[in-house]
Amino acid sequence: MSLTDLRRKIEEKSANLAVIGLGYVGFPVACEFARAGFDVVGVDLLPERAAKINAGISPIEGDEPGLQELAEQAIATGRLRAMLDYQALTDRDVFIICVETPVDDQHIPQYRALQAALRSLSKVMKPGALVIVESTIAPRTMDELVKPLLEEASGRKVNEGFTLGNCPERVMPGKLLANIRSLSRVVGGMSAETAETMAALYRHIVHGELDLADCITAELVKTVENAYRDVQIAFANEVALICERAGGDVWKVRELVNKSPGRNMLLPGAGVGGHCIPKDPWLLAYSVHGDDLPLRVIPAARAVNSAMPEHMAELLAEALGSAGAQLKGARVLVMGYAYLEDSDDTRNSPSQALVEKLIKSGAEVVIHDPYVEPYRSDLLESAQGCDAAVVMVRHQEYLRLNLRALRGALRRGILVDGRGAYTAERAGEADFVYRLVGVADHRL
Ligand code: SAJ
Repeated sequence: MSLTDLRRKIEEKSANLAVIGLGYVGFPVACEFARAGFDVVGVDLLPERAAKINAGISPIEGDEPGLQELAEQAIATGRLRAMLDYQALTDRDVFIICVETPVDDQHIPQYRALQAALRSLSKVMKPGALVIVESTIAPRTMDELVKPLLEEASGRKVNEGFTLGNCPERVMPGKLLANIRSLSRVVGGMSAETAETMAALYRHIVHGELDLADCITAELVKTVENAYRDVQIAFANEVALICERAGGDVWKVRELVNKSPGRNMLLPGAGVGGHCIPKDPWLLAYSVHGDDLPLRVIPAARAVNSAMPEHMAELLAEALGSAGAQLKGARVLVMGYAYLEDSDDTRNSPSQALVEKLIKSGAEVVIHDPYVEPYRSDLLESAQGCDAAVVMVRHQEYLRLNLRALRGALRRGILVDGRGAYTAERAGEADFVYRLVGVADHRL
């Protein structure tokens, strides 16, 4: 099959697709292409996940508007089916790879899932198939790992026996379908014709702009956009630390700084969690790990953001000290375990780091989170007998909280605020010893 043939089949929707990896990236994509009228086979490692999908049930946790209905429709029309192996993929025109690409604790990318998927699909891939990697990868990975692995495992050459591209996703938990449909995407091809063919495919589900590029550009854009956000947040956090010592209030400083044209200082806080911001800077850095280019800004930003949970423990220890107590033996309520407000996603949550630090310091920890299963208790009940509360996530429930009721439940009135959830006035009226990240004591 030539690229021209494939392009025609895509445009008339007779091309058939395989989506490898049916998680929060792959499953919505598979459903969207099924809804657009394509025949889609999904492949996943987990039998229970494949069974759930074939029963018309979305396997994605959390509130994802429209996804469950889409799952039912995709299965009911027969356009989507989930499988556990690649045997049925010999007729597939397009393979879309959406497997995890984590980094280890040395910040080295772990491509086992990606390599396994590439090897397996190489064995069944028909001549002329198009392979698209959506997973986030370090720049240069398409050229130095994906292309050679496919060529070696299939015995064919790229742009001759198959075509290849990279189309990074911009999904966000809670808005999976909205983002796929509305956000622009970089469509990186190993050839210009491949990028155009990929765009013809994605145009069926993406209403945002499709920016044609080569693969290195697509890899760089994805990792840079998240590394950029990490650096922006780290700047806000470092200014918060300066304000605490210099006698300022970072929240006021940020508001006035952002009145200056072209400034957009982000929010300081208790740390940076999630599935992509803590990881993608390391993928970007890895792209030059073999070169003589010592990176300073990107690793430093990671260090600043990763240290914020520890800083919350320092603020707490100081507040306890002012009440004649210490972390050792204190009973501490950690408010919020998800990494993001009004989410149940706990991946890389700063709260995990804080809890470990508090336990290591000899404190007893009570965790509350209205969205995260094991911690969905009644907040005031959880607060009973605690010496202090630390706000780690701006869940709506906390913003609406009656602070006097919280004060009444606590043994000592210590409140450490890592997200600007409250103000010194509100906390003072409820008779709290209050510490807000980024604000010097005397201003509270
Ligand atoms: N955070 C701050 N200060 C800020 C913004 C975020 O401390 O000003 C913290 C959050 O509390 C959280 C972490 O950083 O712990 C990440 O928050 P996020 O708002 O970046 O949310 P994510 O992790 O879901 O990031 C996603 C990314 N989207 C994709 O990768 C497709 C990111 O590129 C988006 O910019 C971000 O959503 C967004 O704009 O919401």
